[in-house]
Amino acid sequence: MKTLKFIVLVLITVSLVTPLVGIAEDASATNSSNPPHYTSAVQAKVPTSGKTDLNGQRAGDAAVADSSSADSALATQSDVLGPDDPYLSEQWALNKIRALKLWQITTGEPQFLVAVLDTGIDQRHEDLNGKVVVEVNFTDSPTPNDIHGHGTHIAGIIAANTNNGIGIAGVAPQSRLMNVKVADDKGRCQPSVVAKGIIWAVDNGASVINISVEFREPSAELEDAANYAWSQGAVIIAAAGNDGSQLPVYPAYYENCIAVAATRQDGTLAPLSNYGDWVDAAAPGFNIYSTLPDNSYGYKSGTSFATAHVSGLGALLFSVVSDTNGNGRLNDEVRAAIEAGGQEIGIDGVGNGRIDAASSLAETGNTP
Ligand SMILES: [Ca+2]
Ligand SMILES: [Ca+2]
Ligand SMILES: [Ca+2]
Repeated sequence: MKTLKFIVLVLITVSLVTPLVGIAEDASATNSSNPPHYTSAVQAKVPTSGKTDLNGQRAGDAAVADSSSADSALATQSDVLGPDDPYLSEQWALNKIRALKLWQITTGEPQFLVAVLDTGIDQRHEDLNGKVVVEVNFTDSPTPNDIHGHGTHIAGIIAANTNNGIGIAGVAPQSRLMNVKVADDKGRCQPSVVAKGIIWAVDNGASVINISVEFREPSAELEDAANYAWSQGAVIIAAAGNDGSQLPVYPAYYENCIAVAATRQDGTLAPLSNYGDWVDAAAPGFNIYSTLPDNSYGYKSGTSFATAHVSGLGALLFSVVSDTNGNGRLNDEVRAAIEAGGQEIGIDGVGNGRIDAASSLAETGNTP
């Protein structure tokens, strides 16, 4: 008898929804002028230390406290000034990966589409307005919209409307999104559906494909789709999984997917994050604040959200790399810049380490 493989799933270990009262009524937020780059002329909103009051708001999270050492050199960004999004101070990850350094050169370009293969995206969210340029539903859910919440959180991390006086900032402020719903409203999906989603995204112009889904069994169909994406110039960023082990998960394990582990604010590996010699990078993935359906916001943790930070970086890098090896594609240069820019943070099994936008930028030959 054939077993139905509703293999797991979307990756969530913590989901703490925090509705923020009154923000939707901020009428001052109608300013839609998004400057292409953020410079020191913009009013400072970013804390001068990576240590915000976030810790105090999180129960049971004492270990996130100020134990960073080698980490602090990267965390302190007092020279970086940022946009006016009111919850920027919650977004410790943006400082940690030095996103604002890269924003001095580029905040992304709309033509480099980021496909989010997930539970859908609430494109009516106040801070995602206009972000989703195309959507498709490969599930039996009646809607491509996000009922579950996971996909909307991913979308906000990557490309929330930025410097709009509302909500949060995205890693890639000017990027546009493709909503490719491959997981149903309970977060379930199958490898064959993800494979179809990859191919659809590639054929519809995706440059970056975010897959915050893990399967514990390999799938030839999934691997073929990943190889196809790579051959067509897209880069796939995939979650390394939340099993707390070194066992491979798919598609992250495949050669043509960047496997991403999750770190905490203090630079340690996030609880339950996978790691191992097959993991390619690490990124912030613990107590990550982002958009949730129905104009709400909240924290989530897991390699899903680490993956989204790398996707945002990838989208930015497409704007600054050139086809130095002359093969007609940019995804190889983007991947190389992501991985070569990684910062050693004293954790084994996370590739070159935690992503760092400024270092990746330097790898491309540009300087802020
Ligand atoms: Ca915003
Ligand atoms: Ca891989
Ligand atoms: Ca190339």
